[in-house]
Amino acid sequence: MSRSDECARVARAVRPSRAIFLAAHEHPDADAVGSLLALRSMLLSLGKTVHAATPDPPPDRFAFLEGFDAITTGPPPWPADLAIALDCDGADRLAALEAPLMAAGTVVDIDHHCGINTFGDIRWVVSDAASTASLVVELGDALGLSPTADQAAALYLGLIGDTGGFRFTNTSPEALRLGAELVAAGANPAELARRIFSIRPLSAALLEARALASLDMAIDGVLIASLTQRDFAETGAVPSATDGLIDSFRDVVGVRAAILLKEGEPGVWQVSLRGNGLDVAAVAVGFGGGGHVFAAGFTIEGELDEVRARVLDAVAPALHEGTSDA
Ligand SMILES: [Mn+2]
Repeated sequence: MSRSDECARVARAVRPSRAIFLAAHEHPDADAVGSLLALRSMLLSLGKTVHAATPDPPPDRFAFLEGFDAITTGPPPWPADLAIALDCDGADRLAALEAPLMAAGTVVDIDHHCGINTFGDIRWVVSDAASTASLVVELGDALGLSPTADQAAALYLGLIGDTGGFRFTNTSPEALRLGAELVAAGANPAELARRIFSIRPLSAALLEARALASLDMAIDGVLIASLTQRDFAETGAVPSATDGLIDSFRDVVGVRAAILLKEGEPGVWQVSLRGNGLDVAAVAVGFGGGGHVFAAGFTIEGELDEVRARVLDAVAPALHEGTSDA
């Protein structure tokens, strides 16, 4: 069945439904929240009763989106004719919402992951779509709806979230065209990019200063940084304040492996690894962790100096093994 046939099937399921349960994945990201709020708003405009939920509360940085306060973490108080899961690579990504969602009259899976974990009665999974937001636009079109300015903002946020601001390999002509359409519909690209990629609390900036102060090219090609419990306590930063930091270390010229040691509890270190053409997953597996070839991690206990030496000793031999393409 072609992509548009599946989209038409979803539209046919939406039209007669009255009470619709929408849910997106746990730890919701910009695509999950943007898709959820845009589709909620579209369905409300068609006169549907809509319940929108994510298993965990969505991040406050998306609170400016229209309808954000309507998102709950629980199931609807009524039986749903139709349930639509958004951006979920497998029903288990719905966590506690999985069972109530699967109990709806008809279950729809709208997603753009690889498509091996599909679920429900209608499975519209397009692995080459840049974002789930892209599919919500297509569904709106099938329902005769063009995005309003608020819907366009939510959808654009999802699109730039999943394409890294049109930088990742999924930045296709379609993704760029959709971005242009959403901007024409009222999404403000500068404001939305700033909200998702730039705005952060002072505590995160201060924590980054600590990480940078610790930065050391300990071995030629291996950059290592560490953040202690004291760094978190004194800056007031939350653990997620380090998001993206290690990627910026990997991008330093000459770096083949970047390492960030984060003290989660006293003496317990979360180690993040990034490789530039260097298999860091193998290193992580050696410590009981895992991940992707060029992005991996593990947990280790000990004093900072000792942990640092052990990790460097494990990464060093990989530098001399065969190089693969990044
Ligand atoms: Mn997505």
